[in-house]
This record gives sequence, structure tokens and C-alpha cells, in this order.
Amino acid sequence: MTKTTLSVNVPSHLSRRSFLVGTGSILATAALAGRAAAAIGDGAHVPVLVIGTGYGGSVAALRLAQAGVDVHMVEMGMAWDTPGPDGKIFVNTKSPDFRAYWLRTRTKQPISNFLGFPIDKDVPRYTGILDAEEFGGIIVYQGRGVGGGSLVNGGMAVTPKRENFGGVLPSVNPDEMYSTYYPRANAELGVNNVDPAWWETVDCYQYARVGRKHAQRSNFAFTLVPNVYDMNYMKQEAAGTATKSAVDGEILYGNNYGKKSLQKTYLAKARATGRVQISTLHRVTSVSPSGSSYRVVIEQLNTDGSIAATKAVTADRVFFSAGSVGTSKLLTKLKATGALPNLNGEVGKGWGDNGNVMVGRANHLWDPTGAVQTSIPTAGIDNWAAGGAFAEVAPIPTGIETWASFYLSITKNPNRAQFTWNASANKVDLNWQTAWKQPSIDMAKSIFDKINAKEGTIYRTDLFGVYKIWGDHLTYHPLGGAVLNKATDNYGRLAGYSGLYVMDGSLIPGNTSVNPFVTITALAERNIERIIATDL
Ligand code: FAE
Repeated sequence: MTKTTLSVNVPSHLSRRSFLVGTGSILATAALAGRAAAAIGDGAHVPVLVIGTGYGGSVAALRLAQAGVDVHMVEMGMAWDTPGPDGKIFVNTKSPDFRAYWLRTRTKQPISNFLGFPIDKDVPRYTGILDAEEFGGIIVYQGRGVGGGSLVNGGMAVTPKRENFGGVLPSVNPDEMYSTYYPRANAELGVNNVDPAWWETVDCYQYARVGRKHAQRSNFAFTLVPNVYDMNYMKQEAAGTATKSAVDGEILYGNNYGKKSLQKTYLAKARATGRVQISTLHRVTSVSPSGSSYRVVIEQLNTDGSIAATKAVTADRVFFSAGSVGTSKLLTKLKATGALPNLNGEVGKGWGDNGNVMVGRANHLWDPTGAVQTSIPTAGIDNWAAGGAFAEVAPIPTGIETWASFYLSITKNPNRAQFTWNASANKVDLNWQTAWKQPSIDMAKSIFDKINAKEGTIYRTDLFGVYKIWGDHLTYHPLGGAVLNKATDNYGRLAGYSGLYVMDGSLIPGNTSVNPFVTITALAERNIERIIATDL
């Protein structure tokens, strides 16, 4: 793998100088090659194989290792532990390069236009960090690499209100979640709160204070929400005493400093046990029974996406933790193609987008949101009970005044989609329709129509195309597809096969009422505790 990295890590458009700088860092990686050398070998047998290194997979790996079980994690993305040509591991949102996107030749930014002009640009095809995966009616953003979504997400670490939990995971006892597993997840993830006094004064949260003013003037509840970004570090960034990351707009393609991604929390602890190995740029394509264990087929990838090698290994137990889309696609394919025919008919069903919809509002000239906006959101407008929407006040971290307030709403959208196997195209389809976002738009309007009326403002029409108000084309929060207590039992054991488990966002039926990763983590903590106690 090291050799592969050397030959393709440096796209041809980069200068000789940047190649030399990059080579230094690549040589540094060679020193880390112990990790690369630990890549799983063809024919290997492992007690537990975990597919994916996001939240669910990281919880499973840590707790299994602590229980004395050796775990091998297989991750299709890169390790993200090596600086690129500019000396930084992650590239800034303002200047996406080959590191930004998973095997695309053009960026697919959430805001595609500005003042009507398209802002996407060509990038070299590379196994970059953000996958903008396109289905017929929706684009699904996902993190690729060790740490999964934690590498690219906004870090908003929100526990649902207890009164909403019954609608999130109806078969789970809320008492044990709120007394044990949510607190455990929050502690392990390093969730912290912004200092409200600092938030009130600092330039980089002016956009959020404007969001609060407008919300409160229309009588909406406004709440500060926790995050996994180290808020003390952000204070230092803002004061100019630490290298800037969030305050300089880093987020969507990774944060070089400040964010407590899984690499720094669960996965660091898991590795420290000495029982967890990770194979990066390895993608699982098949799992099927083989005697009393499972045969797992894995493609080793080059950084241009081509296949370097195909391996077959065996595992006594397999955890599907490839994320809602990754796990659902695998299980749907494996059931339909006969590799795992006994999976039940619930596989692939119950998928939702967490009701995501985006919108911008045009502010008056006397109401600027600030040229400097930290990329880490800390606040939301809560109209869930009355209007079915919780709206994050999100930044537009461009470095210039945009005269815009920007929001990502999570809404109670009831639509659910299904994954199906498309034999002729040899791929898995998702039947989500763009029109299914209309309930989300209506719920978001319950907040923003009122604010616009009160403030005498209008929607921005230039951010998602030409004269297009709503960002209804994507989701950051895929959920469902292997729903708890339906495709699996009430602890994530897949129906039809002992020793196969699901542990990730695909267990959650489409909506968490807030940002999802704390719930994914807490549910994984609950399930793995039971599985270790009874199955191992
Ligand atoms: P995930 O973290 O997606 O991990 C799955 C892993 O499996 C990935 O590393 C994949 O590369 C890997 N994988 C997939 N298929 C395969 C395969 N066949 N073989 C090997 N590896 C594979 O899953 N949530 C919040 O709560 N707060 C936020 O502020 C927030 N902001 C977000 C911003 C962005 C831009 C994005 C993309 C997401 C955001 N999310 C946020 C969502 C959150 O990151 C997501 O719900 C979790 O990461 C899902 O966790 P899972 O464990 O399900």
C-alpha cells in the first residue's frame, strides 16, 4: 500500500515543489507503515471483522477489544493521518483539491451557486474524504476514511429531547438510554459546550447571534447545542493564539485542529488496547456463510479508485457498520444475489433523510452576519413540537460578508424510501423522489415564512441554482435501511444469520429529530453491551 500511495498520491497537476514537499510527508507515512503492513491478508481468519470505521463500528471495536476480542476493521476510505502537499492533512472548504471528494472529477458543494453563478470546480479523481453519492432523487453526503462521518461532520452533538425519543427508536427503553447510554456516548465522544459569555461577544458567532435575534423576534425557541469541537481550542483560534481551523472555514473536508473526531476518541482508545487493526482503502463487497464462520470478499483500492487486489478472508462474526447507505446497499445486494438469502424482507426498507432541507434568507444591509464565521454550528431554532422543524443556524464561511442567514433544518418528514437490487445495472437503487422533500419544505417554512414576514426579508434564490429557494437535493443524515427490531432483532442481530450484526445509522428508522450521531453512538453502546454479555 505504501508503494501505491507513492505512485498515485500526487496528482499530475501538482508542481514539482509540492511533489517534493509531499514526498517528505509520504516518507513520514512509510515510518507509520506498521499500520499499512497490518492490512488484512488474503486467506486470513479473524474472530471479528467490522465493516466501516464510523460511529457504530468504532463503538463495536472498542467494546469488543476491551472484552478481550481481537477485531479487524475494514475501511474503504483512507487513513487521513498524513499531510498533503501543503503540509496539512485536510483541505480547506475554500480551496477544495484532490483530497476533497470521493472519486469525483468535479466538486459537489452543498451551496452550488453564489449570486446565481455556479461555484463547483474540477478536481482530480481521488479517494478523497467526502462522498456525494448520487441516487435518482437525492444526493447523500458521507465521510470516507478512518472515522467515517466524524471526519467531515459539523460536530453537533445533540441528544434528542426525551419526549421525542419514542418516535426515534420505538422499541428501545428510553430509561436505559437516558440514564446510561446517552451519558456514556456523550462522555466518550468528548461532547462540550460553547462558553455562552464568549459566544455573546466573539466576531465569528455574529451570524449565530443574528439567527437568534430573528428567531426570538418571531417568538421561536432558540437553543445553544453541544458539539465535539474543542471549544477552548476555538477560543484560542479566535484570539489568534492557535492555528486556525474552524475559524478559517475548515469543516466539510476535515478539520486539521480542534475537532474530536473518532480518530481521537473511540478509535484511539480501541487501538490502544492492541487488539484492533484497521485495513484502509479496503472495501467489502461480499459476506456469505462458510462452515461455521463467514467468507468476506474485500477489494483493496488504489487512490484513483481502481482495484489493486481482491482478497477473501474468513471471520467468525461480522459487524455491518458501513453507515446507513453502505450497510443497506451491501445487505440488499447480498440478499438479492443469493449470498445471504435468509435475510428477511425488511432489509433495505425504512430509509429516511432525517428531513434535511436547506435555505438561505437575505438580510438587510444593517444586519450583517460577519465576514468571519466559524464553521462549527452551535445553535438551533426549535419548532419541532409546533411545526415539525429544528433548524440549525449554519455558517457560510466564505471569508466575506454574504448578507445571508443560512439554515439546515431537520424536519419530521414522514417519507421513507427503499433500497432495491438492480440486476441489469449491477447496482443498488434507492427510490427516494425529490418531491418527497415537500413536507420538509413546508415544515421549515413554519419557521422562516414567519421570520421573513417579521423582519421584512426574503429568501435567497441564488444559492442552489438560479431562482431556486430550497436546498432539497441532498441529505447529510442518512438513516435506516436495516431497521432495529425489523431487519434485526432489538439489539442489531441480523435475522436469519447468527454472528452477523448491524451497528450503525441503518438501525434508526429514518429520523432522529435532531442531528443523529449521538443517538447512533448511544444505540451502539446499548447493543454491543448486550451482544458481549450474551453472544461471546
Ligand atoms: P459512518 O460514520 O458513515 O461510517 C461508515 C464507514 O463505513 C465510512 O467510513 C465508510 O467509508 C465505510 N464504508 C462504507 N461502505 C464500506 C464497505 N463496503 N467496505 C468498507 N468500508 C465501508 O456511519 N451528524 C451529527 O450528529 N451532527 C452533525 O453536526 C453532523 N454533520 C454532518 C455533516 C456532514 C457533511 C455529513 C456528511 C454528516 C453529518 N452528520 C452529522 C451525520 C453523521 O456524520 C452520520 O450520521 C454518522 O457519521 C453516521 O455514522 P455511522 O456509524 O452510521
